[in-house]
Amino acid sequence: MSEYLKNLVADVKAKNPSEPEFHQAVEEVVASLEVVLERHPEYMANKILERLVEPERVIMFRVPWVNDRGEVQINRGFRIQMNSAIGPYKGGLRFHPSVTLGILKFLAFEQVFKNSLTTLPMGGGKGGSDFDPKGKSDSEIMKFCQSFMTELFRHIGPNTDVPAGDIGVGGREIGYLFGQYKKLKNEFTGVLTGKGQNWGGSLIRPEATGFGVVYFTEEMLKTKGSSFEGKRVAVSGFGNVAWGVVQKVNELGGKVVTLSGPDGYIYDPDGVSGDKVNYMLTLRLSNKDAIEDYSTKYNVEFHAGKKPWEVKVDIAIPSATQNEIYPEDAEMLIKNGCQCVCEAANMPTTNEAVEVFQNAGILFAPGKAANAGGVAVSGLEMAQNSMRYGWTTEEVDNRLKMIMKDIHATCVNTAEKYGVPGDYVLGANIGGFIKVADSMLDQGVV
Ligand code: 2IT
Repeated sequence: MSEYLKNLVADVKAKNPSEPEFHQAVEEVVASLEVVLERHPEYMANKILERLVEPERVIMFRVPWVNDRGEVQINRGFRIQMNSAIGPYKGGLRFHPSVTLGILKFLAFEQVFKNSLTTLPMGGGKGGSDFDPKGKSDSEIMKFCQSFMTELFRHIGPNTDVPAGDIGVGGREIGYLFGQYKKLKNEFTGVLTGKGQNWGGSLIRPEATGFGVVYFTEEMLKTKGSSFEGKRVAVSGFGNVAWGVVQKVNELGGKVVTLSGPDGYIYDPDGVSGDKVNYMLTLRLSNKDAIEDYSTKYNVEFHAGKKPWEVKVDIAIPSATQNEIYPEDAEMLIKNGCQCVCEAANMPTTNEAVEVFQNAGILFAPGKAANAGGVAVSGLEMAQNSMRYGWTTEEVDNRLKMIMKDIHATCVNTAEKYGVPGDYVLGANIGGFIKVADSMLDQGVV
């Protein structure tokens, strides 16, 4: 890394202490940009990177609510409005006890480049709360969502900032959040995406992240003359993203043999298919945040406290959360013959583990490219809302497929142009960066 970039990273660390995930995300992106800065001195002269690592606005607020026992509860709410150079802030809300300012800043930073890659006009943002949905009743979840939106509503809008779901926020939560927004503003607008079918939601949005990841992986496999047909796939997580991945892998002739939760992983040699796919939804709605029940219901192995990366597979699709593949996991996957790792979650692989995959010469794609199908269909939901019209399943799915092919081509072509063919990390980082950086130059020092 150049002196300039090293200093930039050191400054980010000094200015943002106790935010290791944000440091990690910044370090990964800027490490790819050295070649770009050499060819484009105007980015340095105009302090584009210094601006990109500083959120345009951070909103942090108290979320008070009353639980079923009548006790007052206080959570912390956030919205990071990271960058609006190419469109309104756009990105999900995460409700999970691990949520901190640093986690959301890493996610918002990633979102800027991801949204740029989708080809749609969306800036980057992220938000959420340290609220833990685990063990909460439906009415507690509703009360929490209403209180969260009672503050958030004044900071968002269909042309300002359009949140969606992420971990802990699905169709149910988006419904409660939308209801409260509409009540407070007296306006029916497309202020959130991931809405229900009957009230402005897009077809395919629930499946989009997972479907998009599999379309992207299929493109990667094609570059090696391979496909999903007959492949064994390790998936982590069991939420919305994993659910979409499983369906599409099955459709393309592959077999998903693992799922995981915070409690461990299940190994299902027959594959997660048929009824078992719907059971994943039941598990999520149970608010238990555990996978073990799958093993009792379907009589398969459960490995408590372990990660699925020790199973022999051809393809790995991490679909749970950040930092779940460390170098030792990466080495285990390679040793067992894994040929392709595609990130469905945001930053599930540590920077050191990415290096292990790249040094081994196997296919590896970062989440900001591979999982962009979710936010891409959110962008299509915004387009449909603006037209006050809805496309068919086939129309949305075809657009999603086209977008994922486009992102794949951007990664491949950019990597080649900058002299590192096959490096999807560099391709995605540079591909996402240039459009945002040029738009910032066009718009002056703001
Ligand atoms: O990480 C992500 O891209 C999301 N959680 C989806 C964001 C969105 O606005 O649909």
